[in-house]
Amino acid sequence: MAEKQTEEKKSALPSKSNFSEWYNELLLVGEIMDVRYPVKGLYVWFPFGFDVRKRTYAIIRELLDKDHKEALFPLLIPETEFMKEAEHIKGFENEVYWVTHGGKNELDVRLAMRPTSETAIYPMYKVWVRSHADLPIKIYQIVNTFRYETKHTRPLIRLREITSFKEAHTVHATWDEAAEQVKEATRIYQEFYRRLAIPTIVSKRPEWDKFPGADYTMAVDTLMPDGKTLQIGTAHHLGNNFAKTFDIKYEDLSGEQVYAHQTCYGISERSIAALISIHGDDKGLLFPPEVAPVQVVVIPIIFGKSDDVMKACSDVAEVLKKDGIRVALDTSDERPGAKYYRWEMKGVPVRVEIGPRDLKNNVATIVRRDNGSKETAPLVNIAEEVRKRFGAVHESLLEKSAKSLKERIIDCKTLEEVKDRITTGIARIPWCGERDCGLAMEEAVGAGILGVPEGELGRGAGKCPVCGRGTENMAIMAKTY
Ligand code: P5A
Ligand code: ZN
Repeated sequence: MAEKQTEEKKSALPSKSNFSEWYNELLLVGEIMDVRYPVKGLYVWFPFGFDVRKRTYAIIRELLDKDHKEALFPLLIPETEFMKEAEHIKGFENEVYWVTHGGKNELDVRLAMRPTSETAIYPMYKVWVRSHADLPIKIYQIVNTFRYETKHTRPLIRLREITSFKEAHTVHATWDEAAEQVKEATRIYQEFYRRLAIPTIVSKRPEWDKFPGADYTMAVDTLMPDGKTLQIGTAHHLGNNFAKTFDIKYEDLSGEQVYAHQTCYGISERSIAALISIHGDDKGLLFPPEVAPVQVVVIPIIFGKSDDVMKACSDVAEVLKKDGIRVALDTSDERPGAKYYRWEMKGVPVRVEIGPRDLKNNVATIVRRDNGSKETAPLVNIAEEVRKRFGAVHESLLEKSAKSLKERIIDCKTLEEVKDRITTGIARIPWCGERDCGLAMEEAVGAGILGVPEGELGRGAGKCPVCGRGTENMAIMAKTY
């Protein structure tokens, strides 16, 4: 019976080549998100998914806590504050949910449910910033934000309630210091994504695609299995634009009042969408060990009864637990095959099997979820052996995903080629950097310019496909989520 059920479930997960169906089904059978909540764009975290979220966000907290402080600001923003920054309003006004009533009373001042928290935080920064000695300020919060998105909503990818919005807001004396902070933010995000074994491309967004109210925007993108890119983080240089509207000034060394310079940067549960999509496969979820809710499953290989094997398995589970490893011991009555299948689906990166023959030799069989490799390892230092596999799984996940990204970035010379290539990945093409040319390229291709990437990827030589001028800048174009 158990076997039959798993057979049925097996056919329930579509192949990853049908990415969209695979993704939606996996969120449910993998118990990440329940999409049946009766409001469009709002979803429910299952406890298992929430566990993954907790571990993922522990990494970003760890990285930020080195040099930032965590705080918490209110969800509701008075209309009077929200409406101060002209560009910012233009960018967000169509996406704001408004609270208009308290009970039956209409509110004198409507309250915006934060789509992002600049206008909640900066009135306080006005009060907090007095002198150059107060700077820099580096604060972050992890909250829910609300955006009335009109594009197609998708779990973890485009939500109307972003449940896991990590936003950092910094204040600096000078424009240059703020620019340094933007660089630091993209470094932190790259480190975060390395820990998740997710490859990234950092690029400066074209000026028509920057954050409303920013001087410029740096974006972190990754490539999803279906060939579309997903923006999984952004860092914005706000110049002194918000400082002017919110009157954030400090007294400099000569006693003069000067406007401060600011940055903000954010990531959301898109990080988890990328995690699941990039590593998962036809068998289901696959987590890098650091964020896996269960890191190892121990399975006795017995047909019938064997107290010895059972005892050895529970001993091994104990040893691993004592070593700080998250272990499941599966002593249920199911056949081993059915157990493998279930734990594989849950993304457990390492499996330890012990059968009568292993026990006789004082070894266990260690199986990796990512490549299926089977090795025997002595029971005496089982924890060390398992940890070694954790490192190997993480490394090979990163290697594999980085290779897959690299292979899907295709050099193009003409816009025709770009149009053809972006159906499966990213097109790389010379661009002179001019606005008019960029907009013409987007129009001709029917997809966006992500920007000119940092590093080698953004350097080359060629001719702008629109104006024909020679340039050393390479832009990347892709279909985006
Ligand atoms: C930076 C933090 C901001 O809001 N203010 C504070 C700045 N930037 S942003 O680019 O608009 O958003 C930051 C990141 O959040 C993700 N994101 C979303 N994720 C899920 N659902 C949405 N509707 C959504 N909108 C934005 C993106 O990864 C974006 O880079
Ligand atoms: Zn040009």
